[in-house]
Amino acid sequence: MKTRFLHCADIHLGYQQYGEKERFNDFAASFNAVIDKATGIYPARRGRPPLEFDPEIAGPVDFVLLAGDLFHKRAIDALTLNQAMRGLRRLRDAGIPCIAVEGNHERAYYEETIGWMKFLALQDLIILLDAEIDGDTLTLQPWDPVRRQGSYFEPTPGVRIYGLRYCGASTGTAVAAYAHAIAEQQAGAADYTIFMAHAGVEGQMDDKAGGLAFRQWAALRDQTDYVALGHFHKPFVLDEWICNPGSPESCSISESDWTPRGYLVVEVDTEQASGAGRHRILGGNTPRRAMRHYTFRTDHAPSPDALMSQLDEFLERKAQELGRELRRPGVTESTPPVVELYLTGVLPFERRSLDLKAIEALIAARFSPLVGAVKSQVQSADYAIESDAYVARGELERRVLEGLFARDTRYAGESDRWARVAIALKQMALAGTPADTILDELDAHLRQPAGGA
Ligand SMILES: [Mn+2]
Repeated sequence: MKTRFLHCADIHLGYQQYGEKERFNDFAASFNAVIDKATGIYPARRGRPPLEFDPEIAGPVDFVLLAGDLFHKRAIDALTLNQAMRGLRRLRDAGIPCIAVEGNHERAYYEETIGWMKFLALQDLIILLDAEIDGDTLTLQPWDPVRRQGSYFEPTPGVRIYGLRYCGASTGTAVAAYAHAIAEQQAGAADYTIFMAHAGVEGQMDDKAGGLAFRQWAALRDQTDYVALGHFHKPFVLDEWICNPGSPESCSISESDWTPRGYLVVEVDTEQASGAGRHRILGGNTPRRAMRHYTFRTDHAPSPDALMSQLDEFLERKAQELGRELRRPGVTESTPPVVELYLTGVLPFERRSLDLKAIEALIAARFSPLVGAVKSQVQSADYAIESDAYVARGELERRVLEGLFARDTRYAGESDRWARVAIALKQMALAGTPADTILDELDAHLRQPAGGA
C-alpha cells in the first residue's frame, strides 16, 4: 500500500497580532499555502503570480492531518470562520479528507453544546476525532458519518488514524489508556496506523511545560507507525516516528528563528521492510511574514546622542543584511517585515533620556517595517534609586541573591555583580524577551572579565 499525506497544526487563524489587520491576513495566507501544498494547486492571489514553494516536495496528497489549533481562540468572528471554511472547502472539492483534533485554543466552553471545530465537522469540512474517556476506560468508536463523531477513521484502505483532543494535565493518563485500547483492538487492523494528538514532548521546548516524556509516548510504539502532534510551535521529528510540523506563521517573534517549519509531507510505502523505512518524512517551510529580532547593548554609549548614532549604524547594517537575505533565490518570506529591537546592558546615562519614540523612528526609516518595536531591558547605572517602593523590594531581592552567589566559590568574588545580572535576566524574562536574547545576555556577562562593570 502506498499513500502520501500532509501533516499540519497550529494555524492560529484569527490572530490579529500587534493589532495589525495585515497580521490577521498573514495567518490565513499561511493556511492557504498549506492547502496549496496539499492540493498541488497554486492559485494567484491579489494580483500576484502563483507561488510554488518547496518545489522538491510535491502535492497533491491523499489526506491531511490537522493536529489542533486551527483557530487562535474559541470565540472567533465571521471573517475567521470564512478563512477556515474557504480553505477546507478547497480540500473537500479536491477530494482530500482533512482529519483533525481539537487544540487548547479552540476548545468549546463547557457550557456550550458545540465548538467551532465541531461545527466544521457538521459542515462535512473536517473529520473531528476524539475518544470517550470515562474514568480509566476509554472507548474507541469508528467515525460515524451521520453523527459526525468517532475516535478513528480510515481515509484510504489500509490506513487508520486515531485522534485525541487536547487533554491538558490529563494527557499522560489519556495517552496510556488510548495505547491500551488500540492494543485491545484486533492486531493488524490496518497496514499503517497514525495516532494524532494536540500535545508536546518534554524537552523539545525549554520554556514550555506540559509535554509528555518520550517514555510515556513509548506506550504507543508497537501500535503506531506515526504519531502526529501539534501544540509546540517548534518543529521536531523524533525517531522518524513522533512528528510535529511547527506553526506555519509566527505567533511570537521568537518562533521566526525556527526554519524550516509549517508542515510535513509523509510518503508511505508499506511494502518496504518494517521500521523507519516504511515512510519518508519531508519537512516543508510555509511562506510567511519576515520577522526579525535584534539585540543591542547600550553599555558603550557615553551620551544619548552617541547612542542614537550607534543605533542608527547598527540598524542600517541589519536592514542591509535583511535585504540581502530576502533577495536570495527561493526565499518566500513576505515584506514589509516585523522588526523588534531589544535594548540590553547598562545605560550609562539617566533612563529618562532614553528616547524610545526616536529609536522607533530610526527602525521605521531603516526598515519601512509593518511593525517596528523597541523593548528596553536596560539597567540604569543607578537603577536602585528609581522610586522608594522599588528600592525596598529591589534592594531586598538584590541582597538575597548576593548572599546566594556569595556561598558559591565560583561567584563569591563578584557576588554583587552576579546578583545584578540575575535581576536583569529575570526582568528580561518577565518582559517576554525571547530565550535566545536572554542567553546572549548571559553569555555576554560570562565573557566579561572579572572586575568589569
Ligand atoms: Mn498552538
